[in-house]
Amino acid sequence: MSQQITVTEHLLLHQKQVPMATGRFTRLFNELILSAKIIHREVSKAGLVDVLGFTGDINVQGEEVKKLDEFANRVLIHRLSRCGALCAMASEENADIIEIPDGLPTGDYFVIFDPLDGSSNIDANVSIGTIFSIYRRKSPSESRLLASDYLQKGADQVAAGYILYGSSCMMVFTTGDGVNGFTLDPSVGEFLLSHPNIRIPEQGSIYSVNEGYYHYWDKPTLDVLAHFKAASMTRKKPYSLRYIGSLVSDFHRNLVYGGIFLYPSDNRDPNKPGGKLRLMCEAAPMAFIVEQAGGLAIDGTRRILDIVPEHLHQRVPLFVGSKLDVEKVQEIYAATKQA
Ligand code: AFP
Repeated sequence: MSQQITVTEHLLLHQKQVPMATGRFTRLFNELILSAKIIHREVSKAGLVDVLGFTGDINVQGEEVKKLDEFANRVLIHRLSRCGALCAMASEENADIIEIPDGLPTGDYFVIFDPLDGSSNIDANVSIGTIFSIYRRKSPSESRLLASDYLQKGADQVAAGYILYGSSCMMVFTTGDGVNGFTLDPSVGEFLLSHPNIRIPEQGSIYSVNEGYYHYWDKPTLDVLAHFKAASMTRKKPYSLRYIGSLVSDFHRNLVYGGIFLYPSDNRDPNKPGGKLRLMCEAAPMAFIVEQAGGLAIDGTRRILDIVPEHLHQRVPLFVGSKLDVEKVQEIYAATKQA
């Protein structure tokens, strides 16, 4: 019965096929799982105890920090520091690399995470998520960590995934061998395999975008939107618009039903020409997952997984989802460039 397989069992089964595997990766995952359970426990208490609202701080992105954001960040940093598998980590909430404290064992993996994505929705009880992305350092373990060890293109990810704190709590991830989803069974306290080998439909019927920014978009982007809103000979009705404003939720729905999530660049803020989403802790992990599920992710013209980050908090436009829908976006942008 596939439902009875835990994440650890799943990893161990696959690890057997990797002769170099030392078990450290599984330890890293175990700490991610424990962090997810702790964060889930707090998220589900929101409203009952004083975990809602702002801390009063401003994070590296210039956004107000929510209490649950800060809590999730602390849990992940604390737990992951102790797994013995990491050379360093980074968080959406911290400006710089987070080093492993002296005296704790280290390893060759680097993790970057967004502790609680979609947190502006917390107070309204909307589903939010944790996103993680794992790389292996390139320089030798004993040498000083270089920027090239963590500023790697998404295609070099060893694993990526998210935890969705929704109507149930789910962990969806890939280690480059397909995508699997595990649902937390509260009666046993374990994430159990519930969605083996997830495949995104080749074409969807949903588009997800913040259309409030319509007047800030350029002509090619308006053409892209016009495509999804139009009925055509091949598709008798327009796509449905579904937008939560919480990437993990929007992405997960489209992964299951088929569709496309769009966060194009806009001219709202000259300091953010690449849109809002972060390449390393949002776009690249989602791109790895979607490609492993048969979909695509681009920034309009380039494959997200081919982009080498210049810094940890780089932003990038994102079009991610069903293969044919993303190809259509690419075709429209390419046509406008040529014209
Ligand atoms: P918050 O974590 O501040 O809620 O931002 C969430 C997010 O990064 C991503 O999850 C959403 O897809 C996107 O922002 C929504 O942005 P808009 O509010 O600009 O549509």
